[in-house]
Amino acid sequence: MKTSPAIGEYLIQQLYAHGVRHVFGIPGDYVLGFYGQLERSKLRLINTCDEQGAGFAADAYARVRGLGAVCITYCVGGLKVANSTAEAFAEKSPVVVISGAPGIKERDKNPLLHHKVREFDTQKKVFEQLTIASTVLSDPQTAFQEIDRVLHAALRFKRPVYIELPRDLVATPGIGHHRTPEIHERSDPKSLRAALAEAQEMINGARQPVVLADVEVHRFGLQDQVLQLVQKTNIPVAATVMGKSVIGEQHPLYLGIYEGAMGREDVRQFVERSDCLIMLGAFMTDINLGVYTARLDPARSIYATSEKLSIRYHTYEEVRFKDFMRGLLGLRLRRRARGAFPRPVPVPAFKARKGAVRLTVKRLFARLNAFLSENTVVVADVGDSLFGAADLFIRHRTEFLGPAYYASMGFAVPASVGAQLANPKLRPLVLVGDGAFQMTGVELATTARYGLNPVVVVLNNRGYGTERHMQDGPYNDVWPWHYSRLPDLLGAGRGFIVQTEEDLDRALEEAQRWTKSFCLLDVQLEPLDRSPALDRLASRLAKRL
Ligand SMILES: Cc1ncc(C[n+]2csc(CCOP(=O)(O)OP(=O)(O)O)c2C)c(N)n1
Ligand SMILES: [Mg+2]
Repeated sequence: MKTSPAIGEYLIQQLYAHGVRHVFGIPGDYVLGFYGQLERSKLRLINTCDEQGAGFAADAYARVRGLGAVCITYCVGGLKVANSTAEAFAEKSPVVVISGAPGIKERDKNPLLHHKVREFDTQKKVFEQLTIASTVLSDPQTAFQEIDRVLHAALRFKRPVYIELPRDLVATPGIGHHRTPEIHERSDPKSLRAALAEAQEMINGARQPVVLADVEVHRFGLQDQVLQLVQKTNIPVAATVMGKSVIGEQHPLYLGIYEGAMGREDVRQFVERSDCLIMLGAFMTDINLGVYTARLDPARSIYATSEKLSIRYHTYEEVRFKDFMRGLLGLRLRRRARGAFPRPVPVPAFKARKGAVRLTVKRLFARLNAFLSENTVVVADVGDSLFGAADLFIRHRTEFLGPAYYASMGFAVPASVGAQLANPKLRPLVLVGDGAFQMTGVELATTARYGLNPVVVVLNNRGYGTERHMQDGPYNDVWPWHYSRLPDLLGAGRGFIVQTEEDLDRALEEAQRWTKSFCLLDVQLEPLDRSPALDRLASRLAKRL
């Protein structure tokens, strides 16, 4: 008879089966047993400098690959990934948080073991708030079943989950259980049919329908379906900031980014005047909606997400997003003549001005546009990096990662580690403010250690630029590091100081050639300079304070 695998080994097998190849984290005594099992497995451990870095890396890995994992020790490590897990929850990224913990037998009489906060289950309770499913593998009888249940929830809802491994049980064999074949929750056929009938009538009857594609299209892997839908019908498509790049931005039916009054005026008018707005996987957040300047009328909308389907004022229960998307493709939809609609502003060729011409944010992004290639994944941090990047012209889909909703600073550098390991064909272009870089830029050490080669652009405006525009004070200043000398400290990478347009040109050309390790550009900007997009946002936010 085949012996049953140990609980930890079963978890590893299941992660592998779902496409995970790397696990990010930092060990500790409560999780050493599992680290040993990982070390002997087909999964590769990636040691970051800090747990939050591991959390962000796993999040980006999940966004690129479909599932990510972070593995840390009890509380001191676990609570450091609370923030990155919150980001994954808010932005729908399926990250498996695996935490070591005191053994079940050690918990008798409630001793004061190190790393314990309050009760043994304090950390579990915290993560119940931050995940879609959680479990403590405290019983070999049910451990395998619990692993399956929790991983299934991560994949079904595209949200993080929490698995706690008491250290005295990781090596204990679990009990094989009858695995229900992957639960395929089906749509209610009647409800689906009625929804599709109403959608068909509305789309075919519309004068000027528009598709608005958002983040869930990416998370649920429905990019091809959206593309087919617009190609079949000739209905033009816009994306949101969070959904940026779900449609290749060079597609002939692509309008541009819609973000209410923050975005381009011609796109806003076209989308808001549509008599049939087909919102697919949309996430109605403030930034996504141009700080609530969007005027989208439900009476003229089809709104389909993994959580809700409504058409005009009708809500359809128990219709899965994927089924609805597939159903739309199966409908007889009128193919229309291609009318006039707004198109993204073509990227002007960039020519560096000669001599001591101080670089501006606007010109920086214009030059970065020309740097993007087929293999670039743009990873933007919070601040002007993210706002400016919204105006970048991404040629291919899913090549833009940024925390555009939860907006935690410090995402980009560690996320680039996860993104590149998830898909080694990609070379990350990291856009990060000096403030955010000071939080997690140290993860360039991880980049060096694992031979990765991002191009890291530090937008050095000597402080919290975004905040300066709302309310300034000395609290917005940061200590001016010599960023370009980090390679000396780390013993890897190349550093560049960029002050002029010519400096930028030279540095990016060199970065293109230098692919052995990371390149870091210290782009020195005026503290009050900002991208046109931030201009628009800051003036709106200031009015709300
Ligand atoms: C972890 C975290 N702390 C604080 C904030 C609030 N905040 C939003 S933008 C910003 C300034 C960002 O500064 P920097 O990274 O230098 O980018 P810049 O705005 O200068 O482009 C701050 C402090 C945040 N979003 N995340
Ligand atoms: Mg800054």
